[in-house]
Amino acid sequence: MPRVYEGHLTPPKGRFALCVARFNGFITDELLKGAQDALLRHGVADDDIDVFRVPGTFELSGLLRKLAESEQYAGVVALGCVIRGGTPHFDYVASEVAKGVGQVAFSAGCAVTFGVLTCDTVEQAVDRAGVKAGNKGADAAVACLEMANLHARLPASRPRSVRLSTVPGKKK
Ligand code: INI
Repeated sequence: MPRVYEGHLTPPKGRFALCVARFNGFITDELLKGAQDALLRHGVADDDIDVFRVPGTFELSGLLRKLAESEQYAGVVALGCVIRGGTPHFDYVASEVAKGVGQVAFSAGCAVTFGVLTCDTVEQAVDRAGVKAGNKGADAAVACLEMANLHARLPASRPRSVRLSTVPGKKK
């Protein structure tokens, strides 16, 4: 039988950081509420949640990197909202944040998830911030919890020679 590794929705040891952009605050406040509520409902203690506010979505990935590197967190969540306007600004901010958060996720030792809305209209953003299409802040928080839990159950890394000759998680 294959060994299946999958995160559970129970909090591992450690703290969670919710990083939220103030730009489009009428939407990002709802994403933050959704994320906080989701963590609390899954058993994360109030005291284990830190909220960090930044001016706009563009600033999220730099902060995320610092928090991930601090080794103080089991998981970090990016929350922001970019809405298309009449100029190409949307494309720059949206693509930079996706790339930036992706890069942090790739190298971080903790769980990193993406709760950034990239919408054509205000209505689309409202729908994804707790109206018709759920709350993407809550979804990102739950994904972060699952990934943090999975990180905590991964087989410990060992030297390659040992890894290749043993079953993960079993003592030789
Ligand atoms: N920031 C957002 O979070 N959402 C947007 O829609 C947005 N637009 O479209 O301009 C936005 N711009 C600000 C940007 O994130 C930075 O804060 C700013 O450029 C300063 O670095």
